[in-house]
Amino acid sequence: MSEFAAYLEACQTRINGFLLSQLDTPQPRLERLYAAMRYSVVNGGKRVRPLLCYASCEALGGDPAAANPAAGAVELVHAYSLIHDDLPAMDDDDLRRGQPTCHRAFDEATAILAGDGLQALAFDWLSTLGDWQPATRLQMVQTLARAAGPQGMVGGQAIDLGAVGEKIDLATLELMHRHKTGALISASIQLGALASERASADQLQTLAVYADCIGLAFQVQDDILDIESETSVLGKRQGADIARDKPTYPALLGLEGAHRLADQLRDQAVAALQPLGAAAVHLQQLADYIVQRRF
Ligand code: GRG
Repeated sequence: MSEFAAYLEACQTRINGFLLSQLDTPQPRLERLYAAMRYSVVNGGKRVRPLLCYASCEALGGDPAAANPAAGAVELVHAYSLIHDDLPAMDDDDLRRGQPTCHRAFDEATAILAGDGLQALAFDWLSTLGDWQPATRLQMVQTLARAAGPQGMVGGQAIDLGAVGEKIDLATLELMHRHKTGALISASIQLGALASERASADQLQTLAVYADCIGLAFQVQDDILDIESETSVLGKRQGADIARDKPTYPALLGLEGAHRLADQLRDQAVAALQPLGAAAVHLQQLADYIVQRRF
């Protein structure tokens, strides 16, 4: 196993252990709600956001294990967004990570509550767990709230819903993704830096440039993987037809163009890390992982 594969596994084990340790049912009448919350959090996600949070904390010389509540909080917000995105009123999906979606495994009302509960719990963790100064906590809460809210992820989802049936251009696609997925990815990196309690304004700015590029690269790669999986299931022609009809990077730039953009964004992200030196090695490797991942 490569050093990086071992690093990914160790971080995934750390975050999975932390999440499970915090999601016990506190009293019998809440069993179904907590079961739905655990079902959606502990079901095999890649944990990209916690990984970025840990690596960012490390890049500033912090102890990544001390960032657990921050890494956990972003994963809770991510899990909530997936539960709500899968609901009948949104994407109406039956499967997530190869398993029935939360509203299919439980019921719609429980899924709505599980998502709401996870979102609130994220802010509870930031404000009570961990060992940070009050000013650091406040900045963390604000960072996550802005990334998750109407000027971040929820706003991105609204832009997406508002554009259904429209042919959107590259600038609108980018605006949507910077909000919908980029904002939470950026917050993961900012929270990791804040968790170290050593971040200077310059370092936060350096990490913000990295985060901006990597957030968009993540989405470009996600679009590429979507098209490639449709093409492999439906065949080249049908896959290409679907690709043209959906607002995605491959639809607007072609598959080659989308790959080139993902690589460019990865290179810009890695270049931005230069002032952080060798301590940022895992952030560099995560940038590669994000554009090379196959799922
Ligand atoms: C419903 C409030 C609300 C927001 C939904 C993020 C989002 C907004 C919807 C998710 C829809 C989606 C599939 C977006 C594409 C990018 C993305 C977030 C993919 C899933 O993230 P991964 O690949 O998932 O990190 P895992 O399963 O590994 O955790």
